Amino acid sequence: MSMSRRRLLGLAALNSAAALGLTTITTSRARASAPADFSPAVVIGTGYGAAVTALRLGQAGVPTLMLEMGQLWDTAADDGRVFCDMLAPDRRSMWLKTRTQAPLATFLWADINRDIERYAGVLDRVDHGAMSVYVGRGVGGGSLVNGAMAVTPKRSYFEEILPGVDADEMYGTYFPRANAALGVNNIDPDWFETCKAYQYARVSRKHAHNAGLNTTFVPSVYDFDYMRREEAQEVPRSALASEVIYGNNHGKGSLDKSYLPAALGTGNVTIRTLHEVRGIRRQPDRTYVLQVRELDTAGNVVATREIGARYVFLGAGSLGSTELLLRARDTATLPNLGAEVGQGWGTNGNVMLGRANHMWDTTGAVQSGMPALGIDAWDDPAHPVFAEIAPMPAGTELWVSLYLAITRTPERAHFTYDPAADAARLSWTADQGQPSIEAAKVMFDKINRVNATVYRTDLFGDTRAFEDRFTYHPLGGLVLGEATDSYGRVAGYDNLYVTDGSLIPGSTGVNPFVTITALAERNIERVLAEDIS
Ligand code: FAE
Repeated sequence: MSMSRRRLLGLAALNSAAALGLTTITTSRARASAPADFSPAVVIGTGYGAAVTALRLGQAGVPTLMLEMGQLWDTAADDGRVFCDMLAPDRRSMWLKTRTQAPLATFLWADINRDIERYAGVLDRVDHGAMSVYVGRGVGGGSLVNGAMAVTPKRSYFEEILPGVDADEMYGTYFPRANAALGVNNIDPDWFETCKAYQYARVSRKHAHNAGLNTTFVPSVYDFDYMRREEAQEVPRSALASEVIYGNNHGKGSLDKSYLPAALGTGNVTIRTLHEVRGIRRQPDRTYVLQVRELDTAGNVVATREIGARYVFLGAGSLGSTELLLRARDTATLPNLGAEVGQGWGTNGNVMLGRANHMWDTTGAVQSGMPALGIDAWDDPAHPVFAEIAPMPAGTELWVSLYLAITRTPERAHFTYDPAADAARLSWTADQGQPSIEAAKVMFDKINRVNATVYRTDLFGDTRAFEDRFTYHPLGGLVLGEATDSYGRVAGYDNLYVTDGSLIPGSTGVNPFVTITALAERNIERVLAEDIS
């Protein structure tokens, strides 16, 4: 069967599971061969690393079960939409919260968050004291909520952060493979110049160029042809209708449109939703047993069960996978795990900030929720910064330029296991954001000076200009070559693997999902060749 026909089969399985409200998503072939509580391979999570791994296992004929704590996002609610937008968030917006927790908390110091019904929504914010981490919850993980920016890191920096990985192979084979499978596309530069919804990006570009800085287009998994038709009013709007961070109803090539239907289409992959893995232990026969909680959409535990597996792949994201192994080490269900588990975590140097523009520099009432441009000063020897020009899609003119800066910072944190809470705790302290703020400040002080503009100090709940208390890019905790070997095999245990952002030591210098995807492609190829019979 051809790849595209398999993918269609997988899409059909996703659609029919959603329509029937099922928590098990599978094609009939996989259903026939899957015993309920044992699977030769289990993949925890359905984000980037997990999706790559499941597809390649499925293609190799390995029956594979994916366990995802979030929901399948494929069924329209009463308003006819799967996801809600940023301007009118409802219970679909956030994971088991009673109030939204938008990263941009205030405007003119007025709280823009709203009360919502507690529900298994799509965006989670996990608070770890001085650091809050935003993550996606659902079939597709972060791909459901993210800004779709698909950036391949600079080779010199990649070589620096992961010196044990063959960069020739990555840039020759695995980055191209990842970009192709993710469906990465580029904006037509001529259209960019005319598209009203990118006025905000053009204004920021002008200000950056006035300061002598370079800008660069950012590849995306949002379909720019679809966006062009949105602008022409030919199709329902998504990026142009303030849809970002709480999901996109159209246009975005999230993993449930790319890797995951392809994986299901192999006939060997099954996804169970609202299944949260809590524990891992090893049996005398060297197979693994996972403790799993089944949740309802209000977050109640409706059942607990054990699922056995011969091969276990951790793809629960930097926070999720690290917590699982920390708990397993410190409660002695996997006592041979080493001291490297929980180390090397970073924020990718994230800092958010806004600038106030002059009256004549309008940024537009309709702003594309999907960024297309970045300010690239990564080669600055003293203060490397890659700043994405972010939208503020409020539906009205605000004269604000917003940015998410990725900075190069030496600051790292580690996780410890808190037995009382049965949870991981992050050691990050408030002062650790300072090097990132300083780097961003150098870039944006210069932009402000040259353009006679100022920072906005009303956006982050108090009067700060730089928001360094959250990250969209959690990385590390189970670093490649430290907590694992150089292919993600967990040190101390065979047949146990890490596939996600926890492998990357705290920084990629760009938005991370292409790196996570490419690394997972590289690792699973080796594991399939050497470990799986
Ligand atoms: P991830 O995608 O986080 O997937 C982990 C999955 O595992 C999730 O579905 C979880 O629900 C699930 N899970 C966790 N714990 C468990 C458990 N115990 N049992 C069962 N399931 C579990 O992992 N990156 C870019 O490159 N470009 C962007 O434009 C961009 N924008 C972003 C915007 C926002 C608002 C956010 C939050 C992130 C953004 N990111 C962006 C980051 C990107 O989405 C993130 O690096 C990847 O999603 C991480 O991929 P992983 O495979 O590590």
